[in-house]
Amino acid sequence: MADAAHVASGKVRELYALDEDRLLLVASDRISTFDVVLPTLIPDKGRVLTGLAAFWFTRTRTLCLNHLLTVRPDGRSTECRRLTMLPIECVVRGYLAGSGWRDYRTHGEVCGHRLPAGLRESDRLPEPIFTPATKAQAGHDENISREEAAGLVGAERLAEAEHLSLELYRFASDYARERGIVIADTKFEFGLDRAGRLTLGDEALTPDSSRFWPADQYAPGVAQPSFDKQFVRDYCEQTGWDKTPPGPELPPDVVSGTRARYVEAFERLTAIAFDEYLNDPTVVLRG
Ligand code: PZK
Repeated sequence: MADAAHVASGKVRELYALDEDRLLLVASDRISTFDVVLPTLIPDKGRVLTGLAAFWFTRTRTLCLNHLLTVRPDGRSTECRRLTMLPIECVVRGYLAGSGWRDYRTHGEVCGHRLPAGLRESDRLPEPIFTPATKAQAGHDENISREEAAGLVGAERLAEAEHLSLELYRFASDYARERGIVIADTKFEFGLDRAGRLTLGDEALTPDSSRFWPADQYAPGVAQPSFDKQFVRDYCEQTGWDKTPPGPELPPDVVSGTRARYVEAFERLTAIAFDEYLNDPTVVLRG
């Protein structure tokens, strides 16, 4: 780590170069809500996300190549193969939420997918849809049409990324649903390896890259509670904060309740005790 060059910073993660072919992705315990990073950390949040992503990469190896090499003993650092990333985000939606719901309400369609009339907020879609987006430097990613996406990566690459994204979403959402978690939508980032093969990168199928909803509370017609961040959102709303930086400090009960939800998501999905992961993060790599 000490000799790794810093490559990029995300809102809650850092990326370092290990050598020509390998990067180190480090997930912090920072949390964002309403697009603002809060001043309070959620202990082990970065470890939960790192462990969950590594678990999914291991479970989906037969569906799709991925960048995972290993997880370090700290449980928050992923050694990965360096890719040439595609300039699009591959979003799959199984339910109508966020910008998908907004686009449906205003246009009756989402990224060119004609949808049945009369759908409500949070309704399950007849089948999952692929809704690519651009990677905005700052602010919000913008949904784009298949044609615009094809212009950015080529029609063949796009078709391949769409196919893999839908396969990954179907596998993971079916699996999570059996364990009480609805994955309403998710974002994948693909790149090309040295051989030019399409490869899944970044962090995938975590609550930071997806909308996780508690399945036992699912009730369409309104916005659904977030599996992981609901305590944080409720607290922030309750303070009257105007959602511009800086965000409020979180009280200890909100921190501990939120940490417990992240750990619960990890344990439900992996069926591995989080303490076991802390003791030896490679437990998630055993397929
Ligand atoms: C890569 N990001 C996003 C993540 C940040 C930025 N395997 C890879 N190869 C090449 N590039 C990337 C990856 C991955 N993953 C990912 N940007 C580039 C990102 C975390 C922190 F600052």
